[in-house]
Amino acid sequence: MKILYSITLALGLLTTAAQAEPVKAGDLTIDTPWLRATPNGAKVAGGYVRITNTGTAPDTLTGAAVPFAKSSDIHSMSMEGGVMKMAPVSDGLTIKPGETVELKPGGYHLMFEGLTGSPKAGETVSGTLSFRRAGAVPVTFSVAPIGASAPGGPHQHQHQH
Ligand SMILES: [Cu+2]
Repeated sequence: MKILYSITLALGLLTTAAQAEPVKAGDLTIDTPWLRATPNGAKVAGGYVRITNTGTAPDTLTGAAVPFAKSSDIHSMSMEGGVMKMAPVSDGLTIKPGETVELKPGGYHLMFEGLTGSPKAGETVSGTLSFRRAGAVPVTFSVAPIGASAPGGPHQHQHQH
């Protein structure tokens, strides 16, 4: 029964990934993974996602991977003496049972490093999130414009002035 359930989840994941619907991985719901586009030559890119733990045991986000970055870290952001500081979260980001953790600009974020390409706004990027319990979970990041503070809606607005 448990195995069947997992297979159903895996199949569901394959069909929903392209539609940017929340991805279920075991007890985790992974909602709206997105990246910020980077200018050519940028060394790092920020990644964001909302993760909800509907289970009874904590899980920990330990890393992420995308094809255009050699490595990644999880960073926290905080104000210290009026200056925004980023610091690696060394032991991963724990999502307690019943909790939602949101990685977003100005807070926790994925920091992709050693970029070998630059994602462009409007693209989607296939990547992986790694969890201690749920394992490696394939996700599709949507790419928002450079400096965007939110992923934007499912449709593109055309602004004409
Ligand atoms: Cu960072």
